[in-house]
Amino acid sequence: MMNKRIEAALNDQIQKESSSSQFYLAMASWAENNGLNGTAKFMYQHSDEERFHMLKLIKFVNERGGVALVPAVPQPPVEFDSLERVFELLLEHEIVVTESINGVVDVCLQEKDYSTHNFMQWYVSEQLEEEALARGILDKLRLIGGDKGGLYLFDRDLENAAAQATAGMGGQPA
Ligand code: OFO
Repeated sequence: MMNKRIEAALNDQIQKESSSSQFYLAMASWAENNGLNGTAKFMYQHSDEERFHMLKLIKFVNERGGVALVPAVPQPPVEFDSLERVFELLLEHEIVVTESINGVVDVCLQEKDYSTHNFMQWYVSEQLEEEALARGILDKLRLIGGDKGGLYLFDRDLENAAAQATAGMGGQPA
């Protein structure tokens, strides 16, 4: 049987990864409808990665004698004010997810559950990468400002980044 506090913390994290996946899917769809095809590809891929984060947790909980709860997902936004706003929201969201992951790690230490603690380290380093990526993208966007040519190149860069991540499987473990 899995420790009940650990099970609850992991189920809460499953919910967060699932809502991240839906949130980025909404961003992908918005970008696609606004002629930002590179951004859309990047966001569709990011949404898939979050779904993978959720699945990895579901399997872990079930394999360790807990019961994973498949969460209901709230409706994400349909409209976004601007591309810059999209990436601000992404960064804000990732910061919340990082705090939540740190919270799970904390519960692991309190409950002396070192194997779940070890499992969660993959998420800890993934969050470092994701926050750094979102910050880097936001910096670029702020530099570009309203320049249309710059925006075109930015969108193309994201398309290339998405293609490269697909080729290298974007940090997803086997
Ligand atoms: Fe980007 O959050 Fe998952 O872990």
